[in-house]
Amino acid sequence: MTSTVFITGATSGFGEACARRFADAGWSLVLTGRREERLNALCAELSKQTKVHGLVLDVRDRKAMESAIEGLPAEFATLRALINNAGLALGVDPAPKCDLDDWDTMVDTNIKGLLYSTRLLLPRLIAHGRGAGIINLGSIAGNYPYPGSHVYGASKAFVKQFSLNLRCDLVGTGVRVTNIEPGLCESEFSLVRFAGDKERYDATYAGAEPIQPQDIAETIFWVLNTPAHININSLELMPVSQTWAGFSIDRSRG
Ligand code: NDP
Ligand code: 8X3
Repeated sequence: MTSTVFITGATSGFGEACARRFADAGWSLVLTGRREERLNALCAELSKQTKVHGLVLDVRDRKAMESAIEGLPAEFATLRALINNAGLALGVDPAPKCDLDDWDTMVDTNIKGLLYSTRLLLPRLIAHGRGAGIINLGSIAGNYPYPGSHVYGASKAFVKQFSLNLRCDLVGTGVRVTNIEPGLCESEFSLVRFAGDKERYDATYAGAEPIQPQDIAETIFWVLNTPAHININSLELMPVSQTWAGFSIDRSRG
């Protein structure tokens, strides 16, 4: 039986790279994203290789998610994998300077959107059973604090704990859950974070040899193809160039 993967946020970065990687391996694809033109172009390209179903969707829109998933064509109905990838960070300003709307957007996308796709697709993953898997895109930001990470990092800490808790509830179903926790990766992520500022985007990656979306896709492909009796609980990746900074100390008092 052909395996099918449902990928949220396939119009760029990790999601697009995963779509290409799984298409190369002959998996059927359900691809989602808000940017219709990009999604259509990717679906048209990959449909030369494999079966593809595109859904123009905002993961924050629960009703739209419900009806799109309910209406999935029968040939895409049983899923072997869900890659909960759609997500974003907005800004790196310190908390007191942040816009509450940006915080809402991160919570609604990174937390609530991921919950909608997970809950709505669980029955289809359970129907597949042994060998199925959910890949959540966490982040090192969910593991370690850094200035300006506030809600973004907290949303990824939610994803980390939700992944662990989900595993407990899926015992006996054969469905696996993995939290992928990347560090610095080159993608439109930083363009979104810096509101389209190309100079800050370039400066983020300059000289750092960041992880590439293809590296993440290869990692996810490997995780989903480990033997069915193994669950990779979490996997944290950083470029070799990235390590931890020391604690910060305010010395303005002496
Ligand atoms: P990109 O910005 O390249 O891709 C993000 C994808 O998410 C796009 O396809 C975008 O599609 C989609 N998306 C964003 N908001 C929504 C929404 N409301 N509804 C549907 N789709 C949405 O970033 P990356 O590929 O780098 O990031 C993918 C994931 O990996 C994110 O969850 C991110 O937090 C996480 N991550 C990224 C790291 C990095 O350094 N790049 C490191 C660690 C984790 P569209 O705009 O068309 O909707
Ligand atoms: C993205 C990685 O370090 O910019 O999740 O938070 S980081």
